Amino acid sequence: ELRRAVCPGSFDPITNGHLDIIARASKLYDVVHVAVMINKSKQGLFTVEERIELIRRATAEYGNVEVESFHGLLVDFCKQRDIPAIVKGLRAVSDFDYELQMAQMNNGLSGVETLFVPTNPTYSFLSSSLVKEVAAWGGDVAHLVPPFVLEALTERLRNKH
Ligand code: COD
Repeated sequence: ELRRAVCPGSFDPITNGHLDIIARASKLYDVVHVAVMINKSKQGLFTVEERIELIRRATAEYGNVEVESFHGLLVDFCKQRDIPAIVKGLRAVSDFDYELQMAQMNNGLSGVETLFVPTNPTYSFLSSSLVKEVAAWGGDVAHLVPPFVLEALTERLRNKH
């Protein structure tokens, strides 16, 4: 029986911070599912299909990562695929309150466990929204995302303005 975990998120777009967590999870589990959770009330910079494509490219080298989108509750994604564990990165205490609430809610709903991995300090300040904001104003984010994500960002922001 394969041991599975899920790394869920919006990934709009994927950053080196996300990748650090996914890479570490991929060493601990046989299969890591990356779930791009669809939030209809949040308009992203990238479509869900674009995000999936960027994540697939970024995680191809790990060899045991499966990427898909999901519309619904994370616990239902887990139930449908027999996934007992959610792996999340914790950046700072500011993440903790909300992550703890979600972990407790998800455990109460279905018994799924959440495991927290401390963020690599290199990326403790990093989020998709800050990357988008800095890139939109012409700041350099080349060290924070994979090269093809940087390309996609530059292209998307150029067309937007
Ligand atoms: N370093 C380490 N980890 C990081 C970093 C970083 N720099 N940046 C992000 N992460 C990790 C965090 O663990 C984060 O949780 C995850 O990556 C995803 O980050 P984002 O920003 O892409 O995604 P979020 O925070 O918008 O994701 C929230 C979810 C989509 C996971 C959540 O809303 C959810 O589960 N939604 C589904 C509906 C549902 O089940 N709701 C009930 C929840 S109780």
